Amino acid sequence: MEVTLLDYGAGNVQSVFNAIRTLGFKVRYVQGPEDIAKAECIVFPGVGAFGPCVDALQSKGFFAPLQQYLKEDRPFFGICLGMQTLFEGSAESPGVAGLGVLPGTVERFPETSLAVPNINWSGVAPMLADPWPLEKAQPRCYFVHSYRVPMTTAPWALACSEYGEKFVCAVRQGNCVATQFHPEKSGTVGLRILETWLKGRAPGEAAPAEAFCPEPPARRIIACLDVRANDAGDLVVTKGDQYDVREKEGSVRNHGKPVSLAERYYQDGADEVSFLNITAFRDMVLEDQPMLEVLRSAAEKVFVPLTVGGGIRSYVDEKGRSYSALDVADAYFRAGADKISIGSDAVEVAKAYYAAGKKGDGGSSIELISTKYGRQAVVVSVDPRRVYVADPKSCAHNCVEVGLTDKATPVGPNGERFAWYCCTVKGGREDSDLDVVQLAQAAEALGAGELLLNCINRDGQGNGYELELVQQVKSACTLPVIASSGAGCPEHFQQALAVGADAALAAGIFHRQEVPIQEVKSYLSKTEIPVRNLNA
Ligand code: 1PR
Repeated sequence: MEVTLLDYGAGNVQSVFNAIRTLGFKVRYVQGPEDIAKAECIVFPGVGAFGPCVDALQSKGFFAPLQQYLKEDRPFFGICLGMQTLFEGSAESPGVAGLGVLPGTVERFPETSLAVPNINWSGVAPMLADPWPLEKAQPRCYFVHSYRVPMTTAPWALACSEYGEKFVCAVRQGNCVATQFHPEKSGTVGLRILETWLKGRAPGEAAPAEAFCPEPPARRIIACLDVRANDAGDLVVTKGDQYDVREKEGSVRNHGKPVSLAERYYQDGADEVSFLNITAFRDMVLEDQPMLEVLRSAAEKVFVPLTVGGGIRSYVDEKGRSYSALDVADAYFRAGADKISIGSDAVEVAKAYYAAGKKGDGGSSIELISTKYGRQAVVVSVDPRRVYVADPKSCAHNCVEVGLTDKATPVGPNGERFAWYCCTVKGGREDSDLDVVQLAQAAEALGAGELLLNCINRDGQGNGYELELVQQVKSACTLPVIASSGAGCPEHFQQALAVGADAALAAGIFHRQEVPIQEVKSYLSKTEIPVRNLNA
């Protein structure tokens, strides 16, 4: 069977393509409206915002043929926004009509203390006695979304999940199946769902299941690969101490090849893998073909979310050609990234936001990329350095009291008990006058979907995360926060998650094989922090 992939420019198209091809099926892209009418089966991977997605379907001439295809009850699998567009509309884009195959509108998660977007591996509980193509005891899958289909027991509601409240996370009506979660990024569990659907069978009757209690969202454990060229010009995974990645004698530390390590971490149960191209701030990223090749190869083998950062900004090449940050992000998404992460440029963008009286101009990297690919695809990577302060009242920045949550945190060189976190750029080489709270709030206002919270003081030290920093940022914004820098043992992950981090990332201890990912997860399970079970 040949699968027709509806590519309207969404960020996860490459990931869906890779997943289907890995399962042994042929895939072709929709080139024009006539391909929809001819398709044997259609997969519609959607991410981003509802309105721009419908606009893209309309302007490419796909909307009416797709409606007709669905009316004829031919095989269809929608993913994420590909599920939401089946409804009549969405609160995300009032007045924009969806495909209208299913009744009702998609709503935003209500304002609660929960971080939005919901970026989690969450339980999926079938609501129908015959849950095809899901499993009766369906393990957790990967979700990333800010809008959801309100809970209902309508006969098309196939499964529900929970994030503060229950919501519908999979639908089935005749031969039309769709999921809010991303099967292409849900590891072997997700591949199994896609394979079951691709092999096809007539769905059973829509008799309700007995009970549906989804497992709670799992906290994510992320493996990070700092990548750069060594002195011989080969791309290697490196790892610094407080951002210094060179051995004493001067060579760049080498922990191995990026693709093999990414694959190893996927097999070991990492819930996400991040690549940071750490010297990209001085390169012309679009000419960095080896890095794009790394991403392409990794995306063919790693079926959990891949984030890539480094050099996402506008620049002018040697021939005087201009490239926007969106051009760079486009190349990363086409190579298989699911999210991009912006470091140095986010600081510049935030500075401009405050200079303009807390307004964006629509043309910044954060705004351009989140408008096209959706907020959930934009991570802001923060590289803060601790600056000690004797008296927070005499400091213009947002301060914390150090040593409150982590007794090992040293007080300042002159006995200072307070600090603010200065956002640096170019891999910690330059300071800015922006503190982390200012950066987090500007990033949230401009459309970022998540924060990667590093800490230069902690990086590579193995003495735990900077807990004060995590607490401060969590209380200043509603974005999901990934704690990073300083993990040395499983207990450190627990501490970061206990003070509110939504996910915890580590590099050195995984590269040096000091602590396996599964050991971290076993420890967290024992402390009743839910984690994704690899063997589910
Ligand atoms: O500024 O948009 O070009 O992005 C550059 C990216 O590269 C940023 O995300 C920045 O954090 C990262 N980066 C730049 N220089 C370095 C360096 O190490 N010299 N790495 C660097 C940042 C921090 C984490 C590290 C954690 C966990 N490294 O990536 O993996 O601290 O480490 P640990 O568990 O071993 O403590 P732009």
